[in-house]
Amino acid sequence: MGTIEGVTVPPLTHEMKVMVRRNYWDFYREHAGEPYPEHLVRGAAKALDNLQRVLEDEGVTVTRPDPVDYAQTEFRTPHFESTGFFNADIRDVVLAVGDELIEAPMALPPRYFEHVKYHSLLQRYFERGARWTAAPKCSMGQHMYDYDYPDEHLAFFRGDPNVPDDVGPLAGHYMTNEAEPCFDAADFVRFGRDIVVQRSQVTNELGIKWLERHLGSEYRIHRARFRSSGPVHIDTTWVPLGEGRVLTCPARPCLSPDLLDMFKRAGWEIIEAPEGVAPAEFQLSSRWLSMNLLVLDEERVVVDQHEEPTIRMLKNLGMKPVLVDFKDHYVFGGGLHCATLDVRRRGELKSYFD
Ligand code: DAV
Repeated sequence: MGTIEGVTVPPLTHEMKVMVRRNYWDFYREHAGEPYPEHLVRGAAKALDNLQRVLEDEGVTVTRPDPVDYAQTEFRTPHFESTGFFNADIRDVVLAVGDELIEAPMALPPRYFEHVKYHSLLQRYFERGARWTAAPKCSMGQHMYDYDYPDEHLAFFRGDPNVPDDVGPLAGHYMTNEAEPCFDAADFVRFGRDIVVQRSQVTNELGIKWLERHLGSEYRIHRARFRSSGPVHIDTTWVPLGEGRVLTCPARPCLSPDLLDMFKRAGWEIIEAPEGVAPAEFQLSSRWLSMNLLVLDEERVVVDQHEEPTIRMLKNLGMKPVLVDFKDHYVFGGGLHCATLDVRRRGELKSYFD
């Protein structure tokens, strides 16, 4: 599970606009490189502590990285310079596949060094037997981004159903190009030996190919498209609820008939998530963080205690919602799944879609 202390406002460069809601652009312009307002950080830290307590009460072993103070930290490589540091969302940065922990290259300059925060934790897992890999980092040089990508398309908010089909991601046009492989780990979601991925503003086809070739024949990668206006991360779009059930976002219907067929043929139930309750003050992500659930096992699923419609849905499915007060963490863009990475689970690795 992540830690939030020390987060610093990243600069609002062109490519960063895919992450930040338009009404906060001025805030990011004015406060680049400064710590976020203290009450927001304190609220999110408390939410994370709440989650740790709830998980431990459920018998989960929780490990957390030490906070890093990124205020006033400027960094420079031969290709770019940046400042600031993002969030507590380890799910974006590290992909766990079997006994392997893979550091994602990431795609946005303020996130270039985010893996540093997890380095000593990953080393500990390595010492206890995990395989530890870093995907090739991309340069994050200007040639990777489309600087002619119109601001109004960058500002399409994720899950906005009113965005036209013929521009932006819906027309297959992304802010990142194919100059170098890049991906965020959270654009991949695992179903045993099958992994579903979306091309997003931060994950390109070369990045997907890198992972596909790296994992080899033991895993199958399935590319999926959703009717999403500005996809960043798949974990509010297509979320496994356990064997035989996947949660889908009604504002982002799946546009890949092959994927739908594969799930249906295997007898999986595709369940529409109910809409999330109103977003928190300053929230970076969409209200669909409500479906960013952390599933513990076939029965128990951790859900924010304010998300009444989601809680009701889980109960109707016969699952046991484990409630946590997590809303104040939404400010930094991450839900329960984003802020955690399940590195060790009991049970066997299965193939669900033969
Ligand atoms: O729905 O705005 C949230 C995922 C963040 N890791 C959204 C995407």
